[in-house]
Amino acid sequence: MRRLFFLLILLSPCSLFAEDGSQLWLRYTPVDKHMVQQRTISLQAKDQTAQLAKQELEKYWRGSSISLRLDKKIKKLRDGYQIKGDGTGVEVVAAKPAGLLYAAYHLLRLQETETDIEHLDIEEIPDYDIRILNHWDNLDRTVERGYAGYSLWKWDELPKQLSPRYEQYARANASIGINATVLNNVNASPQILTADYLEKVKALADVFRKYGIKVYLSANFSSPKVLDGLSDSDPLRKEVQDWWKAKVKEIYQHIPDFGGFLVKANSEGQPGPQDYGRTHADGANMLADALKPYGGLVMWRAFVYNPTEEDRAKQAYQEFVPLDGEFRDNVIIQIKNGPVDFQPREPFTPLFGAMKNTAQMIEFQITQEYLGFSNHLAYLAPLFKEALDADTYSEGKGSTVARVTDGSIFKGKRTAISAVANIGEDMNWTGHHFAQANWYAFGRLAWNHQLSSEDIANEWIRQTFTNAANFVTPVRQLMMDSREAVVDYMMPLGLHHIFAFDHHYGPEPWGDRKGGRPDWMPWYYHNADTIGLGFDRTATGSNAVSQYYPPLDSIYGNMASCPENLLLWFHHVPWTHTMKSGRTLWAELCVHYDRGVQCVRTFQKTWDKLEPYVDTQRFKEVQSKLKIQAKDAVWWKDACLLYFQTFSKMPIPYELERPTHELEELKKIKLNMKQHN
Ligand code: GCW
Repeated sequence: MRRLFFLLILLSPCSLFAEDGSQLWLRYTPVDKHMVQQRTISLQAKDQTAQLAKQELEKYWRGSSISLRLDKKIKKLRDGYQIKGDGTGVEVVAAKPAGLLYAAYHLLRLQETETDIEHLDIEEIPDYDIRILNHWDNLDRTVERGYAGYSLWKWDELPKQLSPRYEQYARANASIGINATVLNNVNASPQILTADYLEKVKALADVFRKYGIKVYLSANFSSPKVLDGLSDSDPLRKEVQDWWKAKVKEIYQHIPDFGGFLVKANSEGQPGPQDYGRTHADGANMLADALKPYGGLVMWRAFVYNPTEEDRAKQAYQEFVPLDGEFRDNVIIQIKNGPVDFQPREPFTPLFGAMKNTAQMIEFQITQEYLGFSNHLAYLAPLFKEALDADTYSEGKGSTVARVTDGSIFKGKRTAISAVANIGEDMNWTGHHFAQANWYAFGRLAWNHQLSSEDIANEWIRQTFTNAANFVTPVRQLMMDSREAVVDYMMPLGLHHIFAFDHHYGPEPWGDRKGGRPDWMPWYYHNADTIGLGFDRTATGSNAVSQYYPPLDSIYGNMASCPENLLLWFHHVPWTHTMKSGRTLWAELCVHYDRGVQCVRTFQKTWDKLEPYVDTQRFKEVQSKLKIQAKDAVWWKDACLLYFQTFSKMPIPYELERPTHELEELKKIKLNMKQHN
C-alpha cells in the first residue's frame, strides 16, 4: 500500500499539494535548513511590516544574503524601493516599512518566475498613492455582483473570531502592492457605522495593518437620520455636520489609520445631498471636513444618472463639471472607466481630465458583472490598459487617463486608483481560477500602469501554474485573446448593455419591461430598426461626442473616423454601411459574433492539450468553465444575430456557422439569478 502511494506521488508530482487554487499566485515553498545557514536576511528596524518583509524572505528566499534598510530621507521613493545585487548579496532600501515588504515580494516574484535574482538594479516607485479594492459586500454576507460565494467578512463572528483568510487576503494584496480596501458595498447599510460594527471593522483593520493595508468604509449619506433619528441628513445643517464629526472621531478612536469614506450618493436610489437641494460638493465637503483633522479622504462617486430624456452616458459629466474647483482637497471624485457601466467595451468617461481643479480617480470592475460572471475566462488587463492609455487630450496630446489621474499632469494631489473586487469565500477566492489573474493584474497596474498586459499575464501564469514554456506561451495567448472574444460574442463594434434585465448574465436584446426605466432597457442602447443599429451620440443625436476634447469629438463624431470597435456606441449605422473590411455592417457584425464563438472553441482546444502541465483539480475546473463559456458564446451569438436579423432582413453570411437555436426559444429563457447571487 505504502509503496503504491509513493509510486503515485512519483508519477504525478502535482498531486502532492492540494491544488484547489486557494494559494493564488503565492506558491513559494519554504527553503530548507541548510539554505538558511548559508545566507542571512538582516534588518535594522522593529516595525512589524518591516519584520514581515524579513520573515517572508527568511522563509522563502533561495538567493544570496539580503540587507533590508529603511531610509526615511529618500522621500521620492514614497512606498517604493530600491534593490541592488551583484551576485554576492542584495541591498534593499525603502523610505517606508511597506516599501520593504513590497521589495520582498518583488524578489520572491523574480525567484518564482525564474528571473535572474543575483544581478539586480531596480527602483520601483508606485504610480498611485492609494491602490484600493472596493468590496460590494453586504452585512448579511451576500455580495452585490459577487460570483465567488459569500463575503469573506464573517460579521457575525467578528470581532472575536478571526478567520485565517483575513490574513491570507492581506498578504495576497500586499504581494501586488494593494494598500487599501473598502470593506462594504457602496449601496451602504448605515449599520456599518454603529459601535458594534466599528468593533468588527477594527478587528479587520488590525489584521491588515501589518500588511500595509488601510481600511475605508462606504458610508450611507442618511446615516445621521437612520442611526440616530436626526430629522434629516442635510449636509449644511450644523447638527448633521456635528454628527459626522463625532462619528469620525469615534472611528479614529478604534482605527487610528482609518482611510476614509467611499460614497455613492443620489445614484440608483441611494440618498444624498440633492435630497435637500444641496450639491455633490456640499455633501462631499461636509464629510471631508469631518475627516480632515485625521488625514482621512472622501472618495465620492460620479456614477450618477437619472431617468430623464438626457443620454445616460452624458450625465456624470453634466453633473460634475460645473462643480469643478468646489471640492475640498481631501475629496477625490471616483469615476468609472466608461460613461455607462463597466461594459465589455466602452470609450473612456469624458469626465477624466475635464475637472482640472479636482482630484479624480478611476474605478474599474474586476468582478465580471458584464463579462460572464465567474463562468467566462476574460483576462481584463487589456481592458484596464485600454482605459488608462486612452488619450483625453485634456492638456493636449498625451494627456492619457493614467496621466490625468496619477499626478503627473495635475500635481500636488493625493492620487488613487480603485476596482470592484471579485473576491468571495470560494476556496479559489474568485470563482474561476483565471479570475485570480484580474485581481493580480489590477494590483500590478495600480503599481505601474506602464506594465504590459502580456508581462503581467506571464508573471501570473508562472507563479500560479508553472514556468514550463509549453504551458506559459499558449496560456498567455489564450488570456490575451480572451477579453476581445467576450466583446465579440456579446457586443462587438461598440454595442453595449444588451444584457438580460437585472442579473446581466445572458443576452436579451429584445428586453423590455412595461413601465421600467428606459435607460435600463437594451433597446435604449442598441436602437435597432429597419435602417440600422447603434446609438447616435453625434450632434444629430445626443451629442455626447461634444463632451470629448478636440480632436476626439470629431474623431468619434464622424462615422468615417470613429474607431470601428466603438462605432455603434457613437453612431446609428445603416445595415448596408461599408466597413473597413469591405463587408456591410450586418455581415461584419455576423463575422464578429462568429469569431467570438470560434475563439472560445480554440481556448478549449488549447486548454485540453495542456492537461499534462496542470494538477487535476484546476485542470478539470477550468475545462468545465470553458464548456459553459462555449455554450454561452453560441447562445449570445444566436440570440443577438437572430434578433437583429428581424430588422436587417439580411442573411447570415453562408460561410459562417449556422444558428443552433430558435429565437422564440431563446426569448423564453429566464435565468433564476438574483441580483445578489
Ligand atoms: O452597474 C451597476 C450595478 C449595481 C451597482 C452600481 C454601482 C453597487 O448593476 O449593482 O451597485 O452599478 O456601481 O453603484
